[in-house]
Amino acid sequence: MTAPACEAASVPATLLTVDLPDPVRDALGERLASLPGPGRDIDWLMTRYLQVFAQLPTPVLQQLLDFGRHADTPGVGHLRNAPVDPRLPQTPGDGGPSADKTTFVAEGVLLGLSGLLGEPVGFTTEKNGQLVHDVVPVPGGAMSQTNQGSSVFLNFHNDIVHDASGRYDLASPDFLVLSCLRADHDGVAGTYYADARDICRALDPATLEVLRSPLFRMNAPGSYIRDVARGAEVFSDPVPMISGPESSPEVSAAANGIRADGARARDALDRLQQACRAVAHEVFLRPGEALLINNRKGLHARSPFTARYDGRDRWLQRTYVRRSQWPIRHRAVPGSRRLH
Ligand SMILES: O=C(O)CCC(=O)C(=O)O
Ligand SMILES: [Fe+2]
Repeated sequence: MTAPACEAASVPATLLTVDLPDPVRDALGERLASLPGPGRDIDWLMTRYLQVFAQLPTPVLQQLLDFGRHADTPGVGHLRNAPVDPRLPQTPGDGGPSADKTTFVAEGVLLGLSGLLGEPVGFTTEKNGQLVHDVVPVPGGAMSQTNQGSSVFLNFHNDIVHDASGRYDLASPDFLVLSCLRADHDGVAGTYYADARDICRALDPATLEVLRSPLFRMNAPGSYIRDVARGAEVFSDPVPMISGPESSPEVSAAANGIRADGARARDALDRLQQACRAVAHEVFLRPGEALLINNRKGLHARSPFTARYDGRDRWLQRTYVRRSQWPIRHRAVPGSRRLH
């Protein structure tokens, strides 16, 4: 029996581009500058961000809300001309956070956008459970398939979370927001997004059938392996790489290694990475730009770049966003509303 191929949509899934007009950028920047940094009362702060972002022009606001709430909207959005902090301290060299950051416009842009998509959440095994992650090159991780890497291509993946259930897609964020504070020295670090609808269209039916079969075990994220499992690989239950309806497929791929069951599955995995490269959108993030990434509709990747570890390296801030925390309440850290 042949598994259903993903339906060939007539046009490739698009990248949503949102350019804030200068007066909108300036008003947003002024309002965010008057708010404190993400401290203890995050629910109050998220409420204030919502009030600020609700003042965006209605078409812009609706595009961002539609991006978060509908199955048929793009999987990746590029917001440009967002406000930035008046002064930026050195890029943290150790994976962050920066002790020298005294203004919080960037955090406001990141968390405000996140609040339009869902709720920012933290995971104890990722960046110490912080809500705002610093994505910066770290010397020891330069070659790694993690956000600390720089000198290797970070393969197409989605951000998954180890879960005792054996399913690493269960607790994973629905969205990532990546906001650029500083580009890499040479301006060559590209972020890529391959939409599952386009991936399916690029693949032959036999390969898709294999990818839709539970023949793949995902290795847990590098941070989990490093910090919790003392370097040992921890594989998920066997899962398919692609699932769901033909018109709105979900795709999942661990960055940190996938064990494929048999030669056909291994071959399908290679073809999946090739298809991603062929269909991906490419974005070179610059300060004042953010990338909204649907972590279920597609896979993302990053090109190599040269890190100098001189305080001026590439610096992104990132959130993990869930539309609902209800399905992951079993793993909530007692006493915390957003930490899992
Ligand atoms: O550095 C990038 O552009 C993307 C890194 C990444 O995959 C992530 O932060 O999840
Ligand atoms: Fe990632």
